[in-house]
Amino acid sequence: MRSDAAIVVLTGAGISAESGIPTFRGEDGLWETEDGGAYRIEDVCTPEAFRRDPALVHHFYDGRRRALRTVSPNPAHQALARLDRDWPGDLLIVTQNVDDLHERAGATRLLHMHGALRSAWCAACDARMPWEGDLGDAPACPSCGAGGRLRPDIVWFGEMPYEMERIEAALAAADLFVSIGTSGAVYPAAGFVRMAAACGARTLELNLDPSAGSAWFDEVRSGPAGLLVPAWVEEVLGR
Ligand code: BJW
Repeated sequence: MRSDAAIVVLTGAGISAESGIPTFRGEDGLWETEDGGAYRIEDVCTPEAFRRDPALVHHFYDGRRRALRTVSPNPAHQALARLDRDWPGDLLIVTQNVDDLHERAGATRLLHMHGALRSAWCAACDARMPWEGDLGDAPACPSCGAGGRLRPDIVWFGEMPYEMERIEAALAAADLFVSIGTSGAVYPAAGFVRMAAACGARTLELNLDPSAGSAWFDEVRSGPAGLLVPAWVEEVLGR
């Protein structure tokens, strides 16, 4: 690959699984399934759910925010941070994850399309702010003082993901699109492989199992991200 090639990397919950953060779907997933996940999607990941039962939704996100303190980036996050540091061409890492393991590994050419656990959003004044503690105890907004109006800064079903224009521009200019640890079940991210391919990019999937979108990729590698991603980054940087 040319050293000025433009790369877009999409990551999902699978890249953080080996750090101990549960994925959404499948065995040990966060969502209620036949495997015994803890929550139903429609109870925690929609604006309607938040209006109906804010305490339940805050409980879900407060627990996940607290759990972030107990986990660390794994070799897959570290390999992408190395790619970010050493790749001379354009690179954009688009993560669907709301954890902060990419930035803790050192990645900077990164955006969070589904928001971030360590951020709060005030429904009264529209301010977004870094947030470390719980939101379930209805703290006042530090920006406008309104009580009980802060919500997790998370993109729920039916809401527009962040920075779509920037993502679409990067996909249109990409020479290589790589999808890591995502089931391909949630749009618009699930459509990125087709957008990138239509604009001429080569496409590669790195995932534990075949995903719902595997058929759209030029190449599919199956296995844990902690092994596949460092090996792929070595290949790219070794050229
Ligand atoms: C490993 C591994 C290891 C495990 N190594 N791999 C009908 C058709 C099409 C679209 C729609 C439709 N009806 C409704 C929609 C739209 C809707 C949607 O997609 N619904 C689907 C259910 C069909 N989408 C939306 O509403 C989005 N907004 C939107 O579309 O706005 C309009 C718009 C219009 C035009 C342009 C743009 C936008 C918003 C979606 C918001 C998603 N939010 C969530 C929850 C909030 C974040 C949070 O709480 O964390 O985001 S849902 C949840 O799923 C979360 C994730 O980011 C997202 C994706 O999940 P992910 O990452 O793929 O995880 P899993 O668990 O599904 O998969 C893990 C994978 O890893 C598996 O494949 C494993 O095998 C693998 N794996 N261990 C490597 N060690």
